[in-house]
Amino acid sequence: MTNDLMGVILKKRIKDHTAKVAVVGLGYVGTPVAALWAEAGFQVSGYDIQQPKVDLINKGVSPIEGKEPGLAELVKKVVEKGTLKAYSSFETLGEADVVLVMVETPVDDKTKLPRYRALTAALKSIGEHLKSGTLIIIESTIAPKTMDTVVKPLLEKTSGLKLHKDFFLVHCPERLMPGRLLEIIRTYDRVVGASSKEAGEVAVAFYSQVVKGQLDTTDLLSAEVVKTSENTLRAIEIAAANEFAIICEDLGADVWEVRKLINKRPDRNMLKPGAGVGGHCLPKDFSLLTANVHNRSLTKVIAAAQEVNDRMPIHTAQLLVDGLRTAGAKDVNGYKIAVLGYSYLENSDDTRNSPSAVLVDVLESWGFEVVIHDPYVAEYKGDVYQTVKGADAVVIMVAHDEYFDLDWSAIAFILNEKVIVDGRNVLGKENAKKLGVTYRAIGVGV
Ligand code: SAJ
Repeated sequence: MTNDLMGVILKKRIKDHTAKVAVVGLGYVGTPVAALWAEAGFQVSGYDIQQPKVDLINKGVSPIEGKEPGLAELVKKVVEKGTLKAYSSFETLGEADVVLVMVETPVDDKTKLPRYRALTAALKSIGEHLKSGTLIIIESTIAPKTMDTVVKPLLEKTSGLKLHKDFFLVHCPERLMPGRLLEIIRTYDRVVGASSKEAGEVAVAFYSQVVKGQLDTTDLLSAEVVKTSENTLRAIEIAAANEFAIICEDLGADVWEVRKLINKRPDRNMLKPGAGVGGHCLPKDFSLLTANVHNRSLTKVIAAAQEVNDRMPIHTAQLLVDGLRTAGAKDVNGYKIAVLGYSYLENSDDTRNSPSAVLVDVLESWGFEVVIHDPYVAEYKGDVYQTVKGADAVVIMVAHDEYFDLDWSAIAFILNEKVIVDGRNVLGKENAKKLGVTYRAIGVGV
């Protein structure tokens, strides 16, 4: 089939909603995407190797944890309407005109190289059932050159079909944030990297059915670099804020006063220093961006930023030891420390790459006893005052809303050594002074 004929047919099927849609990977990206295109009037089949997720969706229940406004109701609605059905095997995938892939693409902890096990498995399953005239869209975040060196060859090899002749290839990286999935998909601009002009036109027609933001078409490589760079840029900006915080501590300045005054400038935006950078995006996107770069010794800023951010939980532990020593504690290990916050982000239950996990490991390796509280993480929920009772010091690791409203004088009263370490500027220097506690905080000199 020629490129433009394939494009004409696909655009028509998308326009009249007869195009069948397949979503491979029913996680925090695939589930809302499947539900939104089902709501838009398409027949959507969701595929996931985890049977429990498939079962939940076929019961009309969203498998996504945490607060996601509107998602549970939307999944229920489209499943009841019959426009969304989930499968754990791929036999029916061959009926799809548009196949979206949103499987995990983690990086190896040691080598920092991409682990494409889930991606290659999904591509093989798709290739085995692929029919001519299909648009394939990769939404997972991938290292630049992956579309060209992994996705295209694997699809052609397993399907026997040819790019452009039989299928279109697009990379439209997800730009999601936990807690706002439906809103972000509906409103954010998207980068549409396409294998050809026609592929880009078909993808724009497809995304226009749901996405109200700008759809900017470009080539596949640019789309891969944009996604991994936009998050690396954010992580570098956070690393800069963290480095300024260390400088302020050393100088005896207050980074929060400095940041407030810098950001008075309309053309500056210093991000927040803190006890670490976690999550499903930023820590790994650094590594994906440079995975296929030949001469990585040139990527000095990226490497340095990664090191600065990775050090912040350790720096927080050092602030704790300094605070205990100042409070007159003799042999500092063996003390009991209450860690407030275990998720990687405020008001979230997501603990992936949590800086608190690093802090807890470090403190326990130094001989401390650690107790943890987090209002969103199942195993650490409960009464925060009960958690703190009997502890010698508190370390605030996550700026959950709840922690701003705590009775900090009660906390100070029940702490044995009356040391509070503030990793997210929750308590603040002035309040700490009023409480008469030994206060150590990221970015605040003593
Ligand atoms: N963090 C700081 N200082 C800051 C901002 C964040 O230390 O000023 C820390 C957070 O505590 C967290 C980590 O960095 O541990 C990541 O926070 P994040 O706000 O970047 O949240 P994420 O990981 O959900 O990032 C996502 C990204 N979205 C996607 O990759 C699709 C990112 O591009 C978004 O900019 C970000 O959401 C957002 O704006 O909320």
